[in-house]
Amino acid sequence: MSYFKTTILVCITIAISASVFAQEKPQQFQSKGNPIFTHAYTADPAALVKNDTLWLYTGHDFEGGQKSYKMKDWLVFSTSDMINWTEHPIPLKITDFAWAKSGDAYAGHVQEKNGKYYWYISTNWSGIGVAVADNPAGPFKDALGKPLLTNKDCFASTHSWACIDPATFIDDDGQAWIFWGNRECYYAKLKDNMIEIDGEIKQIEFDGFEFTEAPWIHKKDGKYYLTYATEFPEKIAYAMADNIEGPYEYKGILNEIAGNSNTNHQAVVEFKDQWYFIYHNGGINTDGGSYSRSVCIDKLYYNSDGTLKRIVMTTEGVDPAL
Ligand code: FUB
Repeated sequence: MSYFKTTILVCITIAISASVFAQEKPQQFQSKGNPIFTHAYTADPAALVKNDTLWLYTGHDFEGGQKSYKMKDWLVFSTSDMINWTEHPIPLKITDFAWAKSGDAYAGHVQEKNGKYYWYISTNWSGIGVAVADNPAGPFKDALGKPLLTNKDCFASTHSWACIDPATFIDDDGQAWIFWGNRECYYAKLKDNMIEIDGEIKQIEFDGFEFTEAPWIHKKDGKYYLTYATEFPEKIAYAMADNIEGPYEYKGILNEIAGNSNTNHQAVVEFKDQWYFIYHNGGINTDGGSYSRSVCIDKLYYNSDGTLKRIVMTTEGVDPAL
């Protein structure tokens, strides 16, 4: 082999090793306000708190300046103080779901149950799947080899992207629930194994419910809060109930249109005695936009009657959580 060929071969080997190493090694960095991640385009946040760590699972817009969704994998980050973050190796890709012919890695939600982590993901028109891992950082594997839910389960819908945006919630009695949908909002119980629907699929309906997508359930002081995207471009609205199945009462707008993005997709989570509202905007200069989005975090506050104060979206982001 000539000197030239040997040199090229050595260079290629070094480059491949460096990229494999880069993918496998968690990356540490500090956020400097909103958007919290500026080295990648992130969307559709879902948060999970485990002990004193907040795990943040996001969708991944392919690059800046996009004119349509191009999402092929999901990302996972963790923090113990909301400022110092670790980015873990890519934990899940749309190609991990062989049945997901749509090829779109849309919004998801991770839930812990019985020491395992279940990642419910949406795929645009191929259905909602579930992957499982022993560790919050993964690696995650398709748990079923087929979708958990498909458009056929969305009995009141006729459009192809009806079966998206899963959000799960485990109630104080241990019962796990899954909510999802676009235009129509559905919910069902999950079996204890977390990978089968238990019983009937039902639809959420109440006066004033103009649902676009992105349902999220949280509970505080015995009240259930359903936050969701409304209208388009999206705002986030919310409703409250005394039971998870409702009846829900519409309470108003929680978050206004998020800058430079027609979607807003929120997560609500309590971490170290502070409530947070996590969402995305199109705020990265100069290539951010509706299809090149960025996750942001601001604080969520309650009124004394349990209703929610309007979110104040900030550039500065949140203080360290100690
Ligand atoms: O990211 C793709 C889709 O956009 C999500 O599934 C929706 O919630 C919206 O954010």
